[in-house]
Amino acid sequence: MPTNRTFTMIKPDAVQDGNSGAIIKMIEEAGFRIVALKKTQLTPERAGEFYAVHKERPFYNDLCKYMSSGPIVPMILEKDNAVTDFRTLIGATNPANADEGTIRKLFAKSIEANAIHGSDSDENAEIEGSFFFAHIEQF
Ligand code: IDP
Repeated sequence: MPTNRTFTMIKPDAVQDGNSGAIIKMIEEAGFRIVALKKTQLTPERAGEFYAVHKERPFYNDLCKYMSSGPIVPMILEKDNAVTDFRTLIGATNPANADEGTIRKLFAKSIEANAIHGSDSDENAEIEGSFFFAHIEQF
């Protein structure tokens, strides 16, 4: 599989606040090509499946509730060094620790409602992209 792709989703807080367009603009201006994009909504069960790695964490139930609370905008993105460069563009998990100019610094409300997801490895980018998009949609 290509190693120049990552997966992201604009989370319910940012979609609800009308920030999807501004965030997508930042992503494209940072040099990422949109491979796949849609607007959808997770059920709590699907959110739980997506975040299964966190199921022993104290914030897991709240996270599933929040992630299924409204529409999200999942995307597959392409760029050299996509996973690392995208993590830099979005900033730290907790917006209080995010660098100036990052998407989370600009748009996140809290450590939970932090506006956007970014895969943390090439392997997870592939798994997460295929969680939302069929193979024929990834071009
Ligand atoms: P990441 O999204 O920056 O990779 P992870 O540690 O993988 O961060 O956590 C996944 C998501 O779970 C975060 O983006 C955030 O929405 C939520 N989260 C992480 N840590 C906490 C916490 O301490 N309290 C509440 N929610 C959290």
